[in-house]
Amino acid sequence: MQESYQPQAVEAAAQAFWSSQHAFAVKEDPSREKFYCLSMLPYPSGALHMGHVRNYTIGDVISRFQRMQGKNVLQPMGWDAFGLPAENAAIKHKTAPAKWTYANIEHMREQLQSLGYAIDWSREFATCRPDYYQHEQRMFVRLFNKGLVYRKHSQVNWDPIDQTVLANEQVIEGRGWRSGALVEKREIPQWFLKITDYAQELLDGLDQLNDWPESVKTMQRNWIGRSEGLEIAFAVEDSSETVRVFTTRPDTLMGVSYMAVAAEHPLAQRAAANNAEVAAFVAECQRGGVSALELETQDKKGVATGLYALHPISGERVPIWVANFVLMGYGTGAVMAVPGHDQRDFEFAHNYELPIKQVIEPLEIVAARRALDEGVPFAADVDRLGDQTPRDTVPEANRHVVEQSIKNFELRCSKEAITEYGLCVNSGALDGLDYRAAFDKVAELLGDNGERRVNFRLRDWGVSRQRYWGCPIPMILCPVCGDVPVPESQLPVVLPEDVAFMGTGSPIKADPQWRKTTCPKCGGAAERETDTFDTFMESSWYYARYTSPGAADIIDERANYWLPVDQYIGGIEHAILHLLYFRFFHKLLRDTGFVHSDEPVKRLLCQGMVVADTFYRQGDDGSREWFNPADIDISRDERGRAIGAILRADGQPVAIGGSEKMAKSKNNGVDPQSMVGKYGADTVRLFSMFAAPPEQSLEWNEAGVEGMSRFLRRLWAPATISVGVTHSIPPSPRSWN
Ligand code: ANZ
Ligand code: ZN
Repeated sequence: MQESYQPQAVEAAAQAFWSSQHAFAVKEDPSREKFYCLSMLPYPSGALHMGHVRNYTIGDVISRFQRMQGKNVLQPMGWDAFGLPAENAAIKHKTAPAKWTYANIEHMREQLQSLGYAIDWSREFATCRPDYYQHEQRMFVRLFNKGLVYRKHSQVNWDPIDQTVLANEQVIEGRGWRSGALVEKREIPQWFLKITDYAQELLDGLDQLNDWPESVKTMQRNWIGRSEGLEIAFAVEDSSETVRVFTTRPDTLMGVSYMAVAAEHPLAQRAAANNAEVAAFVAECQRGGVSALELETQDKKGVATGLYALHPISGERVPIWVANFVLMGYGTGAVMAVPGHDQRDFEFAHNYELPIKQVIEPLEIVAARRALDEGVPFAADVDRLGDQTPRDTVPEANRHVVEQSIKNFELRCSKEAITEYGLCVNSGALDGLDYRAAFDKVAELLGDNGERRVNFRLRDWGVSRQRYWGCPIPMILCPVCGDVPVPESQLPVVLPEDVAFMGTGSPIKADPQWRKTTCPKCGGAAERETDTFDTFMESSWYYARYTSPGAADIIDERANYWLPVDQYIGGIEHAILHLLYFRFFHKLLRDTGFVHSDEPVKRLLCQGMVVADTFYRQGDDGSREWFNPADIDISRDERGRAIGAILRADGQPVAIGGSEKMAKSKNNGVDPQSMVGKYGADTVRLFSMFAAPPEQSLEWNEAGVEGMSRFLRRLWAPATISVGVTHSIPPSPRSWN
């Protein structure tokens, strides 16, 4: 072996040896404790980035540690290969999405192998191959037959010029990314998985996940969004109809000053039929994108329908409005508006000069008023009201301060909704009751007009995409039999890969031959579904497929040896959707008899971002040109901070933009391949583990990388001499067990 450290030679020899020996291929062995270490699978975008390197190095270190503990360690790898970027690349490079994807996989596999990860490559798969996605189709068919799949109309972004559905990320400031046309909303039929049937279980299961980051569990809880409330029926004046609303605050019932319904609500639709102003507003709501962010940030707007509801307790007339902040998909699509205590209702009431009534008073104000009115010593009230009242906010028996706090509160009421809990005021029979007592009292007073309900914010999972590069949804639409799943014996429904892709519309939608089929039920002429699955479908069950390579069914008995995953590692950006969908899928696999466990992953680690300095020059128009750190010479102060930067190409200064997540948009990515070429994989891996704790941001710094390289060089000499290494290849990792 070389006297001096030559990482390229050492690593190439070791990697060739591992590969020829299948050193990291594992088999089920009930006599040994298993450890399944899984890193989130990469999207084959073209090249590895530092985020991948960090993710997979953390996984590899954990795997190695567990292997050295004597465990039977599975560390697999695959490719999350369907998705929109392949379509975009296809347009740009005039190549088929499949071709582009497969070429990227070849390249990125080589890159991963050059990093020397201890991966069992015999289990590798690409999710865009029929041998993978046929099982996803099989699962979907079974779920359909179990009643866990249904089809309903749902909104999409529609580009009227390109005549195509756009993904949310293709809508830029309300316009189609290619055509620039104003995007419209359209209702089209789409397939849904009934994840809401599992909402309570998905919520409860979080309590068992002791080794998941608290932040991820909180995000999941909020996303599932369980709320308890009442569904209240308001009679519509001069009609036999009722408007039903869902409220989590029945204690505010006496503060209702108007009702608001969604534009899609039947009442709004009916009002639109004989009121041009309502019709115009409903039509306006139809325009604009469908993303949640857009709906949340828009100005609160509405129009009165001219109809009135009758308050179920006071009998008062309450005007019914159509409002853009009410969502048809939540609760009943209608709200009882309480502008005194709900911020959206407040803003809306403010815009349209609707009455605002205070019916809840926070505890400290109740106490303050009593102290003044009844001359009761202030501290005594605080005690009686319990420890929710901060003792030291108002000094005891200081009349002036107490009066001031009430004035401040009244001022606050004129500026915003008072959303905290308290006691009911101005509410007749409810006066003096707290939230819980008022809730029960309202339920009792309303009788049949009030029904206790639990609502979840979680919606059913819409899995239809109108894109080409995805797994075909295995359904047949028969004019006689309706929706018929493709029989399992006829799977897979194969996506043609050799297609001309223009970017507008999907090649399988444009191809009448592909669509044409016969109905498996009646044998008549029928059409295939041409939508494809959301790519979250593939990543929802890949962890299970790794355990059962080659299985004829979705997975087989081997899954119960390896599952649940002992350690999962990936980015925090997947905290909500991916991690929720894959917990859901595990429960589906359990309920279809494939696995025995309830949760897919015991321990979760979300690695921090890799960040790097950014450098730019500002143009006259304010736009910025970003330069890659590799092209910049930096001068630093004695503490290592950058104080000046020069673009090597022209010797002129550039501005330092601070440290940010490595990204194309800021051109501050450092190419792992060039680092491996320059220093060797071990240096790159060592740096990415040493420079920061795994959960925190890792600041890329080439001086630090050089330091790691020097350390390995120094280590090399004594290490090779002391063990008296004479052979030119390192020992097999098996012998380290
Ligand atoms: C009256 C009220 C008074 C409300 C108050 C809140 C505060 P969560 O907790 O998220 O379940 N709401 C109900 N359905 C809605 C819809 N389709 N679109 C928009 N808003 C809707 O929220 C439940 C509350 O959100 C409900 O309670 C309702 O407003 C509103 F001081 O009713 B509330
Ligand atoms: Zn039929």
